[in-house]
Amino acid sequence: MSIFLLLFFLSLLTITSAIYNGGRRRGGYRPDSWSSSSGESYEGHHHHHHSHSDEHYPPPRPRPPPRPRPPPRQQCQDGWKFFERPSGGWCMKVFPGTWNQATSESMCQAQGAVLSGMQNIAEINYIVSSALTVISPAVSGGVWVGIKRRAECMGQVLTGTCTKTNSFYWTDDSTTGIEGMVFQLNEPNNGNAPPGPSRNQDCALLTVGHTPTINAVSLYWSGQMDDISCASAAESFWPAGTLPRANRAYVCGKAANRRG
Ligand SMILES: [Ca+2]
Repeated sequence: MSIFLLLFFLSLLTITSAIYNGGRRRGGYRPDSWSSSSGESYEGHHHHHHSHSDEHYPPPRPRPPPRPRPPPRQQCQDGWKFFERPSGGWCMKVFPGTWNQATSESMCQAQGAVLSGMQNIAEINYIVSSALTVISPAVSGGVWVGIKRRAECMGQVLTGTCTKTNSFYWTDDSTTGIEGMVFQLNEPNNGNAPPGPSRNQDCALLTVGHTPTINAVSLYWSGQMDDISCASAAESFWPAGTLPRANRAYVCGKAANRRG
């Protein structure tokens, strides 16, 4: 009994593969790596059972013109981490450094990159992990990322029009959406001055720590941002209690190379 069931499913599998392969040959699928590799393995399988298949299926159609080669793999230089983004391939690397935001941006540009935004949680996790490595032996700190306060929200606190996810925008010309725009609770608050133009938390630091939260006067979550002035901790006075989240690194990003 079970051997017949097995044969039944095997034949179903063969028919399904044949239908799939027929559809693929009519051009219903984009040429990419998985379809070409599964196609090749099927061809081998098909060849192996050549006499069996030919008794049950129409002869193969005339061979179509060669399909275009799969798109070349996107690559990053050694030490840069590749991420696939909706806007395309992106390479990221975290560097240690205690400069202010503008100088950190310049340091990235010297390498043909910019301060990187954060597309999603996977990128955030990578930055946290990599930053903790490069700032060692420090066990926590802040990382400059490619994000700036929108002009319309300068001097503003959180309001109906300047919200948690639209007060800032990504500056790297690559990051899209707000999945990676994760601010600490009640941030971005532009909270460094009384109401008015002296509120200038126009940049943001990503907090990183070996523990889920770090205590820097109050609790800050690792992997979340806080808006802050674009000055470095050294340029502007940071009380000792706040230093566990002082800027100690920055993350650069650039478009991935395409090479075939
Ligand atoms: Ca803030």
